Amino acid sequence: MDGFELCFGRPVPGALREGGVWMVRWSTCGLMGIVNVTPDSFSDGGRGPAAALDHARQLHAEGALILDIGGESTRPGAEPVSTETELDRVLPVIRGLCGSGALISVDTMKPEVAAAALDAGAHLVNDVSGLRDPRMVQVCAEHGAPALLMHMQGTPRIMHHNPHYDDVVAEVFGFLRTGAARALAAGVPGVLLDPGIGFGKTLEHNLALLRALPELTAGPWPVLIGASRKRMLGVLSGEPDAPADTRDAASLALHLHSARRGAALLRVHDVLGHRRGLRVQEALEG
Ligand code: HH2
Repeated sequence: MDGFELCFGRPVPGALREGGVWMVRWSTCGLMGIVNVTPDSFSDGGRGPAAALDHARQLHAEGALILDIGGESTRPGAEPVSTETELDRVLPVIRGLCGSGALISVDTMKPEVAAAALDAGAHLVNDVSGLRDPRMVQVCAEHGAPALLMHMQGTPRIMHHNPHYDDVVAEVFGFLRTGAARALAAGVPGVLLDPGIGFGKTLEHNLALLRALPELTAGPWPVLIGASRKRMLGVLSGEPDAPADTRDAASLALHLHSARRGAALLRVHDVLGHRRGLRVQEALEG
């Protein structure tokens, strides 16, 4: 197969029906636009639901294939928020996007939030805990929603306290492959895999995973990379203390590397900049 595909158990924007399922296909690396509805996200906190909805519409117009709506920051050290708070943040944005033609993902670790978001019009679930709660698999299966399975060691509150792996590539890729097989066997229609850049990993761990990316992208499941504005980019570019929103050029460099190594999707703040960069790369590669 040239390009990428994701299987849904019910009709979604841009999908073609094939038997009893709906397939979304895209030919070159696509973009997931980040829409944080939080006071405290590490680079773009402070948007309430109304401003987040405007922002989501803008990212869709700029070419995002998927809009990822999140109501809980997962930055290192972040405290969890309640189900009610998360729902109050994400549901108005998801409802506002219904009918816009955008594919909508909800970024949550809570099965209750995922279920309410899918009922309100979201199409897939982005779970940074990698489906740790078995009820999440059930929610996705019942709603015919694919799951984006991300690897994280620990929890956001403590994940930077001395992360350790004997073999980071084998452990992270093994976790993703096992989780994917388990989810699909339980009736989840499709999966996306994400090694979780910056989630319970040192700079060396992140680099090892990115260098080994071809091993993961050679498998059957589409792979997402999300390094947008993360701290490792400040370190690599020699400006560790510069504000996170100065890291878009560095983000693009890392993401173009990932696209060349087979990533199907990039989770980004700067959709327009990435769209332009990907187009140039695609033209150069012919
Ligand atoms: N990174 C963040 C949040 N969700 N989901 C996936 N699948 N992959 C990621 O790399 C990922 C993610 C953290 O970034 P951001 O949403 O910008 O910040 P915050 O968690 O502070 O809201």
